[in-house]
Amino acid sequence: MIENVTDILSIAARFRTDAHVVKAERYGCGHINDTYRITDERGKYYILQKINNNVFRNVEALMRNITGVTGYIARKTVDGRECLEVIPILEGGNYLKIASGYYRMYNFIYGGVSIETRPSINEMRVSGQGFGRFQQLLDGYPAATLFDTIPDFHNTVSRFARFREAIAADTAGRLRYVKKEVEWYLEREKYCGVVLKGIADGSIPLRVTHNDTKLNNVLIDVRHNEAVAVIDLDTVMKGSILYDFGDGIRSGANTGAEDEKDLGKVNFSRELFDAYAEGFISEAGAKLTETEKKLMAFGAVLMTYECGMRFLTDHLEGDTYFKVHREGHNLDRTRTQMKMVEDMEAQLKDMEATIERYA
Ligand code: ADP
Ligand code: GN1
Ligand code: MG
Repeated sequence: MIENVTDILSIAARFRTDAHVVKAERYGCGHINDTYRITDERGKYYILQKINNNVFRNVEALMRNITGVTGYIARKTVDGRECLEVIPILEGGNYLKIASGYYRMYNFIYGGVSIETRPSINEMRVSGQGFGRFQQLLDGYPAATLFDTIPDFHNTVSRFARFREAIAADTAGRLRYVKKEVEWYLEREKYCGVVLKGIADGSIPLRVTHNDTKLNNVLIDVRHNEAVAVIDLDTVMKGSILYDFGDGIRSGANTGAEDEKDLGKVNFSRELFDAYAEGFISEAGAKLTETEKKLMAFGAVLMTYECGMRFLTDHLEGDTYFKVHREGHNLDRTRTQMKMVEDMEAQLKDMEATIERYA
């Protein structure tokens, strides 16, 4: 449900901003939360979000993660660099719970924008730098204190099991129209356990990771070619660095949009891959284990396969998870991910060579 502007302004007024809030507008292109840009009487912006409680069941623990992580990053950040900060409610507390749901407010990060599709080579490199640096900033963060905001978020084996359940249930009655796509994902089951096996045998360490390193989750200063700040911290949990690298490639190395209908426009770009790898590894490369280096390129295949499977699962379940804006939206999304995976499968050896060169 989307609230009207008056409701949103009265909600915004309950947070500790510097002045009266006067304007509220929908903002950004996230698939999960409802995001609003709030303006106060002096023209200063804030971000207000209605937290998606269907996705994040334990908001108290979610917000504890976020205040922990943002506080840690703020203490490590130098030169007044922008970072995300939780703005409390007037009566104290880091989120607001009212009948219509859960809300939180952040400082608005100035000087950077979300790039939604087809970054330039430079933008893709700084996106990699931004997420690589984020990984470094969280080095030493007490991982055990982090709550699993979405359990098994990148457990592709359990994602695959859920996919099978969605096929069996066929809740939305769409299975017969998507047989080809379903087969395509089933044929690639072998991908699911590869990283989990490395985690189990210790060759892939569990680190504090972002887990949703989509291109539009790092704000980029396009004039100075700099990553300003990493945002969307809801999924910061223990995970593999391969997930963070892989999802950056999945979302950024695509020459088309994630929901492009014309697959002729959807291609995996080696140039964009190389640029991201260079940026990411320049910041986070020093700590990579041998197994991580070997599987980094595969991580991009895995994250794209997993995300595509999640879109198809949601399509089969009747679009209950990702925001959709048209009929068949999740189906269009799953098809672009399939095209990306096929392109990457054909170039995996070259991608691995690139990683070897940088790492
Ligand atoms: P979702 O979980 O729905 O993806 P995000 O936290 O990523 O929500 O927010 C959606 C979009 O809003 C982002 O992609 C970004 O463009 C914008 N945004 C979010 N937080 C900020 C912020 N603090 N400053 C500026 N822009 C922001
Ligand atoms: C969601 O919230 P957003 O739009 O940054 C999703 C990611 C997917 C992505 C696909 C919490 O990211 O896992 O990869 O959509 N986030 C969550 O576009 O499920
Ligand atoms: Mg987001």
